[in-house]
Amino acid sequence: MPGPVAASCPLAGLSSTIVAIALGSNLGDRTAHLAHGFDRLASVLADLRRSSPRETAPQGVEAQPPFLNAAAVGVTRLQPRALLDTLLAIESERGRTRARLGLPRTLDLDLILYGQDVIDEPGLQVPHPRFRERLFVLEPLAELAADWTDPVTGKTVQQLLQEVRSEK
Ligand code: PH2
Ligand code: MG
Ligand code: MG
Repeated sequence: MPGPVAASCPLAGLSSTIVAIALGSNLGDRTAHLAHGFDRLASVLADLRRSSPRETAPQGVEAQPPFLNAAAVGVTRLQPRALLDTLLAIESERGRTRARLGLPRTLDLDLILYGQDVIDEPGLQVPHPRFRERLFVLEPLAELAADWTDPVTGKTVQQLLQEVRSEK
């Protein structure tokens, strides 16, 4: 039986979860923004793995500068909402502003997958609702976790990537 000490410990019962995060930048020093993102992710996630960065054309937004995109995979004890807040705080460190949706950004850190969890709350949808159609997410993620199964469709990252590629 857990005693009063265990019951009051904020980490009691929290297990580790593997998470996937997409990084993007298309404003200012893109390489420096991504490097900062990776370094800060390494400080908040265990066993961080980093994809190679790649330049991508903007997808699904009005004409704007090309992006530098990458993906990261690591392990966390944070709950999804706390992890999301951490990602937003790291974005702010690079001067990220949100005047309106879809504008060029210094650093975007999107929570793509949180283990096998499916979450649909205001401001927090996991898996990311658009990651299955995004080459700029699936390509770097497949470098790190091609066999990860999307809990919604049951398809692996590799299968999703092949589907998007075959639609092109
Ligand atoms: N992010 C978007 C919308 N479109 N296109 C590319 N190539 N890379 C992105 O990171 C990206 C995008 C919304 O966050
Ligand atoms: Mg995004
Ligand atoms: Mg975002």
